[in-house]
Amino acid sequence: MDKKAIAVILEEMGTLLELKGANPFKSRAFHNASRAVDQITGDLGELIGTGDLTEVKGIGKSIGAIITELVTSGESKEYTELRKSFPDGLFQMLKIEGLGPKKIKILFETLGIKDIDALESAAKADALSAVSGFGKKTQENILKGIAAVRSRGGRKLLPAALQIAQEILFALRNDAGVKAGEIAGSIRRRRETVGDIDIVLSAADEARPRLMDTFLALPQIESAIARGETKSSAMLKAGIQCDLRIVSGEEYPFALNYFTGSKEHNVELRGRARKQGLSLNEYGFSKLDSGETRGKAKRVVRCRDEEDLYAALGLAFIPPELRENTGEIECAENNTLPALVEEKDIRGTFHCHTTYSDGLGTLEQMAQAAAGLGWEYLGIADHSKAAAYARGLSRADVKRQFREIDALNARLKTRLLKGTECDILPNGDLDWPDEFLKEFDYVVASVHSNFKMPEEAMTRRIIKALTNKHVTMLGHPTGRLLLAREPYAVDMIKVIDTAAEHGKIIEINSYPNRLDLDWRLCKYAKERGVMSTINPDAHREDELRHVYLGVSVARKGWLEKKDILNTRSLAGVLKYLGKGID
Ligand code: DGT
Ligand code: CA
Ligand code: CA
Ligand code: ZN
Repeated sequence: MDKKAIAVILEEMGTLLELKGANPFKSRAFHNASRAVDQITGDLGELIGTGDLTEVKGIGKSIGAIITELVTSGESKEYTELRKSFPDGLFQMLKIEGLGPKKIKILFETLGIKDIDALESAAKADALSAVSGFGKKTQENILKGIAAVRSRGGRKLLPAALQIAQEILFALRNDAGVKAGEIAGSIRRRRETVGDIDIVLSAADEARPRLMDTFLALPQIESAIARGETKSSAMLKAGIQCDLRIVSGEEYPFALNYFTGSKEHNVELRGRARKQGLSLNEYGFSKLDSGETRGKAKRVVRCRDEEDLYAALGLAFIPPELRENTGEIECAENNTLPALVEEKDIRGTFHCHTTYSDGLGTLEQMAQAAAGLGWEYLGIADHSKAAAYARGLSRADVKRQFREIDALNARLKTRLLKGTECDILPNGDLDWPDEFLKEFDYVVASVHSNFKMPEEAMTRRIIKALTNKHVTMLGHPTGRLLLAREPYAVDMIKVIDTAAEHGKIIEINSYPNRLDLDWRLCKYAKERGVMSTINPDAHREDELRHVYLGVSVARKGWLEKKDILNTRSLAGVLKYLGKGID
């Protein structure tokens, strides 16, 4: 079992203990240990071997023993028992925003509520508001939370789904019978969340049964759902379904295209084909009205790859990220598709944290990590003083950080920039006064408090902050946490218009559960001439790589290299920031 999986189990144990009403110190110890495991950079097995595991801060003897058990056997008796002592439903209830272990425990003990359905009925029958600590308002919020959980379904964040999909594809491609293979569906289109994994392979007929066997026996698989000649489905241990389709080389471009979607894009393509007297499906083009079915249909246009397929429809190749039927087909017809930004265009970034605030990497470690990625510059933006929960900096801390940055810049190749992630206060003022803000190379302004303001007030708050002349960019503009917290109520069109008027940047926060600015708004921002930056919001060295997830958001939002500040050279960036060339 790897570190991530163990961290998740420890976290779960901490929560289960809270539900149980155990000593708070005990549950907190599990939450701390979970974070500690997640942050270990070395090999867990090695730490256990040398007996150094309990030397790690946050891991004591008893939890150390549980971790050892998990690493060596993949199981833990204590965990299994704890898990068994609770109905699964109680655990599901934790997904409802604003409903923590304490409240769930009360509802269980007073009303016997042990799953979401029972909770919903109780709330609708106005039974919750009678329980002490639960007013009408809480009851309403719970109903809203239930609706949100339902609409999220069992979706997963893109990078988690992508990683599992890559592992499966890699394992299958090992088979010599596989000629080509790709991840399709929403992952290939780089949607922010993923309903299920779709994989398409091209393989010789005789290799199919063997490949289906291999697939259903992979270690990632929990149980088979269906096994067929061309399609098999399985539920994965990660709690997401995977569909595998295996087709012939001739069918492959068509199947890959069809199962990449989106459905809306497919419908448009099929309509275009029809106008040319052709029928298009996942197996190929055939003549309309021929009444033929698969296998017998006369393939009228052969395609080696998707490029051929689009060409047959009179279209330029459309990158998968754009296949959402938001104007890409018209542009492909007129040859006006954007030249999308690429990972290799990135030369640095702006929003990351260090041990000065709530980051885990020191300034120097972060700088070295940026150098390792080949970046020319790294902007440091630790929290301002109002963000006490995130160990926001005092003025003295900022000065100390400036001195350390100067010292590091004198000897390191990657240039550190002096930024701040300054809180936007509830009234729209910034947490630092103007005379202090002007000392930074740039200012990221972000909302970290009072998320529940009415839309008009929140919009006014953000717009006011954006018009401050020292603010360079807006951080995570809607505050959403994918699959967990809805965006705050804010009129983003007005915010983007303000950014356009005042020459402000809107970041694409690339933290996997943020991806905020949403790709759906990137195109509008671009049309209004708003500059973007792709920021990792990294709190440790390895999180700098989030930038590459942000690149996929930018691509999905039709952005080109010129739309993104951190594709520019250091000199270009300094010039943009008004800091001159040095
Ligand atoms: P997901 O799984 O909800 O994140 O989203 P997708 O897009 O991966 O959807 P999925 O897995 O249901 O289907 C994969 C692709 O197959 C989808 O993007 C387009 C294609 N597809 C599925 N059902 C239909 C359909 O009824 N009509 C058309 N034209 N295409 C479909
Ligand atoms: Ca899918
Ligand atoms: Ca699917
Ligand atoms: Zn932030």
